[in-house]
Amino acid sequence: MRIKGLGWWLVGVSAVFLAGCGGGEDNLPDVPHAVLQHHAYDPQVAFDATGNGAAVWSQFDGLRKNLWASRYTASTTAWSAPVLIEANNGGDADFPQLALDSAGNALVVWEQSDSTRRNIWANRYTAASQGWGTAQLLETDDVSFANSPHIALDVNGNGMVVWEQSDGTRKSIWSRRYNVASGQWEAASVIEASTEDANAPHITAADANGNFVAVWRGYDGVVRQRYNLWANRYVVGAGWGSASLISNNTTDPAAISDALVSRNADTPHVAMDAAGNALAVWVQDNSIYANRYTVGAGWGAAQLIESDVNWTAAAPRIAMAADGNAYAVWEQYADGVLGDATPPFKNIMVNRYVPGSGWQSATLVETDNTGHAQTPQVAVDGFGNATVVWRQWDVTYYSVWSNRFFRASGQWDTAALIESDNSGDAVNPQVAVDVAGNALAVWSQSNGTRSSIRANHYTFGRAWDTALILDSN
Ligand SMILES: [Ca+2]
Ligand SMILES: [Ca+2]
Ligand SMILES: [Ca+2]
Ligand SMILES: [Ca+2]
Repeated sequence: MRIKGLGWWLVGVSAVFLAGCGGGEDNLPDVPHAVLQHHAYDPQVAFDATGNGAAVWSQFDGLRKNLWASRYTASTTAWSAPVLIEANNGGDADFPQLALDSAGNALVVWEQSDSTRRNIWANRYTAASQGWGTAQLLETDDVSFANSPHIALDVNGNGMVVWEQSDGTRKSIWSRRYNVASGQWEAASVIEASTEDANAPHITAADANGNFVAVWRGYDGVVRQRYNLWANRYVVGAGWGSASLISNNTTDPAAISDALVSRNADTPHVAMDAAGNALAVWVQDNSIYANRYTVGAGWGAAQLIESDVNWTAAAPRIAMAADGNAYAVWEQYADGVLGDATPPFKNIMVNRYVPGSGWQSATLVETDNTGHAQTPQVAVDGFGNATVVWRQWDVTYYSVWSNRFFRASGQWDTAALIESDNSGDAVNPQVAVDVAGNALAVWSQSNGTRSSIRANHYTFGRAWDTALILDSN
């Protein structure tokens, strides 16, 4: 057995865990509440152009999960009291996704059960009136379930939501654009023409034109019998184009003969620079791949961006600076002992994309080998510095760690704990960075009895503050 095959089994275990705490990729029944140990889940965080931020999360009230939001005000460095942003109690509201425009308007999308199926909902925060609107359905197709919404806002504040919607047999990728000038949602449309399953959409926007790039995985049951990576662009004035296959579907991965090696592309993520170039990352064959969309030239060839052939890599994320420098992070089993038969711990890895030079070499973000380090997230500031957060086992619990890459010096800082509560596990850390380099991190953390939403703030040039609790229930 290839060692990478053994690693597949280990990643399979963690994939089940991830689906339970934030994957949202299947039409799972509502979580059996009686067995829930956690109370507030799945936080997301974002910044506007002036350093004000927002966080959203899902919180169990004893009967169902509801969605809450809190605003971070830069001038006072204070979080607001939590606000309930949906009033539907027909079923769990789950897996919120959040985006803020430069003026501080927010769009949140989520999936919510009506007790029969999952539907896609949205609500908007208007900075001028400092208030949330009324939650509304983004789709009224009730043939089957809709899941996994993701959202991006363009530089003008227009939003684009993508989600997967089943017709009872297979899923398709749908989109709907929020037009900020009219204050209206435009008509929903399918952005791919496949007759086979398509799911796990992710979307980005950052260029001056207001274009979007979406990626997802689509099943190829005819040639390869696996999920491949697809992409499409929304161009202002023209709409969605034709979808492009951006993973390699002409050759099989090297380990195709090993049934334990997953050949499916999974967990696609995409980011864009100010000129409209985009980078997509995904996991396939237990390795991390990337592809670049270059304005004027289109998508390139899929490229392996890590070279550890022995152990499984998973959970890639990417952030891209305005000038095109980018950082891909992921978790990878590695102990530096090639051919080792004993599974080592997961570590946090990073590779940098430098315009004109391409991908560099994968390197470690942390050197603590007490236990697993996993679920990394990355964000970039206006100077191109990167901030990474992840959770790391410390013998007793998982705690939240962070490290920063300084563009000017080309050096990583020393990884550091950003919370000191050791009464339970921290899960699902998220990070946002403003243009000035300040950061907000949020995560869910147990005190041994229930999980609450925690937050911490990093002031550029200084240090992380003391973590606090955002939810009040
Ligand atoms: Ca509710
Ligand atoms: Ca529906
Ligand atoms: Ca480590
Ligand atoms: Ca801790």
